[in-house]
Amino acid sequence: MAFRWTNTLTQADVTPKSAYLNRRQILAATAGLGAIGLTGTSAMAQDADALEPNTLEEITSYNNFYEFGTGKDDPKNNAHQLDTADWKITIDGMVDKPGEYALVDLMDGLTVEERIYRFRCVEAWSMVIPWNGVELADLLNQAGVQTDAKYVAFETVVQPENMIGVQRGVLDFPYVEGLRLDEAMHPLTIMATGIYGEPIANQNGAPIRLVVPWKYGFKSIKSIVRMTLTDQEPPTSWNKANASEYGFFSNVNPKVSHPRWSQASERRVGGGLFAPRIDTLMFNGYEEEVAGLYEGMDLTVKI
Ligand SMILES: Nc1nc2c(c(=O)[nH]1)N[C@H]1C(S)=C(S)[C@@H](COP(=O)(O)O)O[C@H]1N2
Ligand SMILES: [Mo]
Repeated sequence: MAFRWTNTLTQADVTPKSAYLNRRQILAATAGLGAIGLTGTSAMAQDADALEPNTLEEITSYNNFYEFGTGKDDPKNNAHQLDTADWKITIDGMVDKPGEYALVDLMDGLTVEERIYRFRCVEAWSMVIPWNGVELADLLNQAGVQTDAKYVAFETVVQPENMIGVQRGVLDFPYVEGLRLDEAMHPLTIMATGIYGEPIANQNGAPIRLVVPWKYGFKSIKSIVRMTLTDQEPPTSWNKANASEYGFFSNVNPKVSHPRWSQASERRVGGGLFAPRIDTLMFNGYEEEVAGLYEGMDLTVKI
């Protein structure tokens, strides 16, 4: 089940350690030669960087989680304050069995899989992350999704006493997000509870967060306490904060620039000072799987 996706990165795709070390040595050796040397190795370096999962250290120390501050290392420094004990998720709206579910009960009987996905922030940095999680469809089906539901609205926990970013009001909290129901039910869409086989770190959205690999990272809402099935397009935090820059869909698209920067390329976190930028892929590399969801839509208008 875990590796059905032709486009999903697996351990088998990962560059063998020896080749990786060689590349590091080559890059180190050529760094002193200046720009010409670097150009010579860029194609090879790009291939290796595109497929290699980031380290747990990188994944847990360079984060966006505005409830804990706006700096990239603020979540790592502050998210130990998040209280994840006895986590409950309310599932309500257009479902047969609305209510407040204990996370342990929701997960009961579901298979946690590993999914190695590209992860692309709208700020044009990226990582490759080996998530552990369950398909969102399986979680939602526990509550019985009704046939007239068209969207899922998601909400992050608010613990003002524990969240410095909430105290400072850096965004309008709770952080909220939304997906169309077909996006939510797509088998690539997961709820992650782990990374590298370990429980997901608080700064990554413990104990459970959304991962939608073909969309910009801000859609992948963290530390979820509510999911509401609805027939109205839900409000989303970044659209509320700046509607001219952030739309509802937010599909990764190298051809549609952010108003203030290009989305054609990205910086892979951990690549080092001299690593070349890598080309951004349509739908973040998941075009084959998800393009059908947007057939007939003008993706330059429906951003
Ligand atoms: N609740 C909440 N979820 C959030 C965010 C946030 O600030 N608050 N930031 C988003 C953004 S912009 C990104 S890029 C990813 C970052 O996930 P990571 O820190 O696990 O890499 O989380 C997303 N989910
Ligand atoms: Mo982001």
